[in-house]
Amino acid sequence: MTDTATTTTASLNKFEKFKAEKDGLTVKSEIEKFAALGWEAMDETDRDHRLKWVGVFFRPVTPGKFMMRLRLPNGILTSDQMRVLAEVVQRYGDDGSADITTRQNIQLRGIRIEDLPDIFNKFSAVGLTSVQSGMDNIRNITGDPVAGLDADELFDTRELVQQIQDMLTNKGEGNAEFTNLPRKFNIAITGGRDNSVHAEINDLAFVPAFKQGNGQEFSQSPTFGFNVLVGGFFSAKRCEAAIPLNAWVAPEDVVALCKAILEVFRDHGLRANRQKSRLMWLIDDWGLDKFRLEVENRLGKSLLPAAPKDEIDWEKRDHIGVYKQKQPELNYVGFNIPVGRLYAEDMFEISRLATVYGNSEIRLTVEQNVIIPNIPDSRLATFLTEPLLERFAVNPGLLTRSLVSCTGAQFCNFALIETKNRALAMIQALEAELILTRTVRIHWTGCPNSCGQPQVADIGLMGTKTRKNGKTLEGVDIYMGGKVGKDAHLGTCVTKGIPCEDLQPVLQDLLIQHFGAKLKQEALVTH
Ligand code: SRM
Ligand code: SF4
Repeated sequence: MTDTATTTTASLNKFEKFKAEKDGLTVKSEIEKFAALGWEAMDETDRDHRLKWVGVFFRPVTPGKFMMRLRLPNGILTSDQMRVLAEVVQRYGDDGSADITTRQNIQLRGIRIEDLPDIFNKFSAVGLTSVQSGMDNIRNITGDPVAGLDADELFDTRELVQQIQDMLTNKGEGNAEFTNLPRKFNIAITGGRDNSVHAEINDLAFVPAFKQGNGQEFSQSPTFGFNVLVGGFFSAKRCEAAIPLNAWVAPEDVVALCKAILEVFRDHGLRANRQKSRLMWLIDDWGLDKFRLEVENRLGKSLLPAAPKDEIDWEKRDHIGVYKQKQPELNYVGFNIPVGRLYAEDMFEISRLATVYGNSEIRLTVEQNVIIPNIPDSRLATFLTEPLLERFAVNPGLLTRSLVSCTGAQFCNFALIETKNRALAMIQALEAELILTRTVRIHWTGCPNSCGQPQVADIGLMGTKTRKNGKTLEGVDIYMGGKVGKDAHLGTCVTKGIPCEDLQPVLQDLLIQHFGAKLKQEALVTH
């Protein structure tokens, strides 16, 4: 009997109750009914919560205009898929837009419930799915954005990420085995040297590591596989970097290990208090040794101990710019999508560029940017003259280049502040005032849920409410010290409650004091 089964229905919290009453995935077969009913007549729990099991999010900020969150394994999509997403967004005119997310994914906005049957048909025609992308499900699985292109990679993550997604979602159709987890769950897998996926902030992450003596007695040379990290997460209550499970797995065992860990989490994860339900709370409760043992029991075999070191030994790359691929005469080009915001015409254009210049493939990064791979040397110069790259720069300013922002108050009802527009305006003002010599990664997040990951940033800004002259204003808590790539660790809060209206000079000071920036005015005087 599982821990869940021993809990009485009466003691369940609201979320556990409605999940027990009706599995979220059930709404998949009710989409036509909902479309006919309209959003106002729908059962509220179906509308506000269960629809998230098919990736449809009711937005209290824009009632009637839903958000749709896709699943794009490893952040890769085809130009046909991008065109379909553009067509969906185009239908909603001024209200339609899309965002590239901090999990290498896309969300569409302005969606009306009556269009869902049509949208789902369009999705399935091009192999897109949005299933199990919200609420107590496994989020988009991230992988190296340059997998298969990077001459220095140790492992191409694409196939493995797809296999994990196929197992967890029954090839995108929905898998009731994993639709009632205690809470959300994040998985990342990296085969490169620079930890491009922020392994340390996932509930489960696989990082490259070579093992001497991989259990096969006669194995001479080190074998490639992954060290396993568990329990990383951010929440309003607590933020933790993932810890080593002391396990090493060969690539062919990764899918089975994901399944085993998720089964342990599903059946034993803590469900009473949603603020204490992420995987790390179970690990705390049991201790790592018991957790590891339970995982082995599910797996049906012992886990090998971790390799003594992993292969993450590079600083993190942002992939903005033009780069040679491992395939001769081919290049990938990364361009900056300011705060990840796209409109239909941008999406059509990205789709066209990938078809005309590349091999119809488009990739996304966790920094909310786009990569078009497989551009031949002979086409590169012409590609770089494309008008779209004037707005989505290949060589953007040193602050713009690394700017990340969560959705914020424009669409998210948790938000304590407006983020995306403010972040962009402030970065542009700072770039106009300062001479910068290095990139500085500034991340904005509208509330303590930390979707914009301020804890991984050089400067992280977390929305809050603050008081000034007797008035309540939008403000930020400032985080610093986040380190990504090799030796990644989380930043911490250094200043609380700066009103947004006073933030620009504060950021200017931080950039001068800590990141070598100079005022343009001063530089003029000294010369
Ligand atoms: Fe998030 C909830 C947006 C990445 C931690 N997140 C939400 C909701 C669904 C809240 C809501 O219903 O309004 C936001 C939807 C707003 C909207 O309309 O867009 C939302 N989260 C996002 C996105 C779109 C931010 C972005 O602009 O990129 C990201 C979507 C990723 C995806 O494609 O699936 C997003 N969220 C994250 C991350 C970053 C990551 O995964 O690397 C985190 C921190 C890491 C983590 O989860 O451990 C994150 N989101 C949360 C939390 C806090 C979770 C917790 O355990 O307490 C919530 C609130 C919740 O789940 O109760 C939340
Ligand atoms: Fe919304 Fe807060 Fe997440 Fe930003 S951090 S998207 S405001 S829940």
